[in-house]
Amino acid sequence: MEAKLKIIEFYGAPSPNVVKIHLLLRELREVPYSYHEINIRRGEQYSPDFLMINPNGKLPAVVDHDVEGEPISVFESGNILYYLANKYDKLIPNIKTDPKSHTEVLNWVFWQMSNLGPVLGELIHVCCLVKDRQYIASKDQFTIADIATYPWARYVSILPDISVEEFPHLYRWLALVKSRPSVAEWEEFEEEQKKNNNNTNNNNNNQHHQQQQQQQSSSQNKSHTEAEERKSLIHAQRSVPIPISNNLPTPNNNLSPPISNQT
Ligand SMILES: N[C@@H](CCC(=O)N[C@@H](CS)C(=O)NCC(=O)O)C(=O)O
Repeated sequence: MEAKLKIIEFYGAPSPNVVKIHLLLRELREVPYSYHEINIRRGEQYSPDFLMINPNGKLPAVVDHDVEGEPISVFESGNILYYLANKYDKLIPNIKTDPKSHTEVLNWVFWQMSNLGPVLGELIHVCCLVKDRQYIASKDQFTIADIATYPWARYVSILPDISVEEFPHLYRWLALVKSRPSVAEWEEFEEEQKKNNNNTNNNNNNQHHQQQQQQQSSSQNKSHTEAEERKSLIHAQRSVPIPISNNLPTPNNNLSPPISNQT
């Protein structure tokens, strides 16, 4: 590896966890750093040089040369965020002057690291799993492992970075599961449910509208004071029914099954 300046060496690859550090370093502005792309498809993350920096062989990682003594290696995107934000006293309230707010930021960083991040990251893992076999847990058997994974994995089509071209095996598996009669039957059921919910909501809205009109006319009849009318309107707004239809974006239902692309 090249001669080190007193700067941050940042090792990355195209991936959301690496983007965190790109954003952080840009937010920190005055921090000098140099970026090194590691080609994870060629397995460069397992080179002896890189394993000295991150023994887990994962990106992102940074090496801080701007320290007294030995450079400090930092890995795990959350830890890199924390290390650099603390070092430059930015983007996290100071632990000494405001420990409560400092901890609140960490609450959410840890939440992201242990929940949202791994969940989406695992989709890529699913892609690798089904590269050499038809199904999640078996070469040729559909199992409850596929059933457990499919309802979440199907949302992959709304993520711009996980395209059919980049992850053909994942899309092939999704299409394979989607082609099962049980999935078609459930999709039909879900459509029906959505229609029923929409009808119920429309009816509720109509009823609510009628009630509101009745309230308004009776309040006029009873010549309510201005303050009372305002109160009843606020109450009416609060009781507008919340639609209970599926709030999640609809996944792309036109997944082409490139079954011939399995290897
Ligand atoms: N929890 C780690 C995840 C790191 C990770 O899985 N990085 C991926 C790219 S997003 C990687 O290096 N993959 C290469 C491999 O697993 O061989 C973090 O947040 O830094």
